[in-house]
Amino acid sequence: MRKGFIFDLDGVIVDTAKYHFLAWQNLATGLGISFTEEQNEQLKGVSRIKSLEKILEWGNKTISEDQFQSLMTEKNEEYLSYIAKMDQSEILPDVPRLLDYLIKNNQGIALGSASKNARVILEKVGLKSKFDTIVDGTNVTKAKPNPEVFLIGAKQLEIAPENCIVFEDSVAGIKAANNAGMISIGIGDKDILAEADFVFNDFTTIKNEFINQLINTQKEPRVL
Ligand code: B16
Ligand code: MG
Repeated sequence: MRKGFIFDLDGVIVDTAKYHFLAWQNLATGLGISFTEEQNEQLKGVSRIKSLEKILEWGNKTISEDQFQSLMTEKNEEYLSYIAKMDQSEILPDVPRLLDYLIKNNQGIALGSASKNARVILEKVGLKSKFDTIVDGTNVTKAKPNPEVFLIGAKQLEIAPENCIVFEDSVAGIKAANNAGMISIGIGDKDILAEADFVFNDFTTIKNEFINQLINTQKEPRVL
């Protein structure tokens, strides 16, 4: 059976959270706001606009709309300067193995990311050609946990949502996959990603037999 496998980007395919952190931290410092790695965790899967809103809220700061826009641009320029140095060594372990296994088995492969920089990142690490379709922050109007990003991915793959499987590292992303009626697979901590159907530390612990099961088993409809 042809299933749709939809991958989040940051935290699933590559670890760009560290670059978001550096850029947000610089911005926060410039505003006199302290910004910790724990707070950065809370920005995973969150859009750029929402991230800046949260940082300002944490620092109890109000700024003009013009300043808001220019800070977003500054942050993204710094982030892009880190991205520019990325190469395939930054792909998270066993991601290429899984993608190649899915391609060999004629499965649908999509990207479902909140990032507006997703295409350039996939190009930098040399994985863009492995994806049948890419849905990113430039294609959606509603942020995760809204299921829009994954539903568009399923539509573009021409595979029904109940036949799609999502890999995600953020709580909002797992909720989005569940809201889409898809199988959700958390990559990370099982206590944090408790709402996922399955959780793995990383892809090295996902065996081909498990993927075969996903390909061959029909999902029980989820009560939404
Ligand atoms: P950008 P994902 C998300 O990507 C990141 O996890 C999140 O930290 C970031 O703010 C968001 O993309 C927007 O990224 O500024 O590049 O548009 O995890 O959904 O792949
Ligand atoms: Mg992510």
